[in-house]
Amino acid sequence: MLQTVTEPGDEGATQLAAFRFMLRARLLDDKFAALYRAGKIHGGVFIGKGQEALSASIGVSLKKTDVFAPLIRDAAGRLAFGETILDAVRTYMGSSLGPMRGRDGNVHRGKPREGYLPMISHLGAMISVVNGTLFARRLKGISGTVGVACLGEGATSTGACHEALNQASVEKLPLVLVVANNQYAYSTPTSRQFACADLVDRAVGYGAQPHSVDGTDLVACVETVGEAISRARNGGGPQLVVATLLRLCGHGEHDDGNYIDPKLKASALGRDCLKLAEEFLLKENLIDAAQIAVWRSEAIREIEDAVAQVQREPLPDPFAENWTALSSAHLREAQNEDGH
Ligand SMILES: Cc1ncc(C[n+]2csc(CCOP(=O)(O)OP(=O)(O)O)c2C)c(N)n1
Repeated sequence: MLQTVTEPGDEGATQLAAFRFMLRARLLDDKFAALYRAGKIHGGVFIGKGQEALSASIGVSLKKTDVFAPLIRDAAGRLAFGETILDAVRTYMGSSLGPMRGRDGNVHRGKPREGYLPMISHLGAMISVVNGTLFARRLKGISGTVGVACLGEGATSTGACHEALNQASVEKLPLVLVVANNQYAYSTPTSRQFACADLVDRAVGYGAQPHSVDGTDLVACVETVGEAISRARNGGGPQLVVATLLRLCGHGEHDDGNYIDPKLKASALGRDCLKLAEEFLLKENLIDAAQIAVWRSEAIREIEDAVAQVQREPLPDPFAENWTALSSAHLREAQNEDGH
């Protein structure tokens, strides 16, 4: 597992760490897309192309004791929060040795004991789960932790989002809601999704702190997300971060995204955050091309090794499976020796 570099004040190191997770996530997503096309993955594949800067910024800003509820486009944040490539591959390929033991696929993976919450597909549903986790910690007397819930702009239209954001604000929970406004919810454009000038304007109505950021810009994402997380950690209550960017792929790999407006693709929103981050880090002499090539080939090797290993691992056996909910104490991941 890679170590996150988060020495306070060392922006360059944090940007570099975030870039490395972005790169690893892009390569991992590319591999999942290729496996899907080869018929090696059952169910959907959902990738985060164009959203890696925002997602990695969350992962590098969180501590391992925090709570993270990523969404479908958060491979970078997941890796930065500590997920291994092997666990991601095991879940996508249905290995019974994965964290979900082959019972949940693709993006439905996590380790609740480690504050890494497996996502529920129903849009907006994860925010109240984060609220509950934060509230439970408060009742236990645990302070100083933060919970991040990720969301798309489409999900902000749900009642679940409204209720949870209102609840977090009333309870002054250390919730950071990070909305990736990637311009489309499936094929629905923002003009059919909301009528306010900017989603971030909604923060004031709830009593949450607003933050806007250019989601294509790694430096801005690291700074803004880091600031929002630190405010929540220091008692500032709920924070709403709205990042503006463009989804550079279809909704899932079954969707070619042919409805995406070519003018948006050609605009500043359509720039590839990974390319921009690489150009920036090279220009600032924070890294050289040879080191990036090493990181790239290391990640490719790790991904290929994980796929080769998982292809030899057992699939779940429906006849031998204990169908009790995975949340049951004796089936949870990272079970202690004594079963508790
Ligand atoms: C309550 C609910 N309604 C509909 C769906 C089906 N659905 C899954 S993803 C999606 C679009 C999500 O768009 P957005 O929230 O903008 O996130 P993005 O996919 O753009 O990252 C829809 C409609 C769902 N999962 N839950």
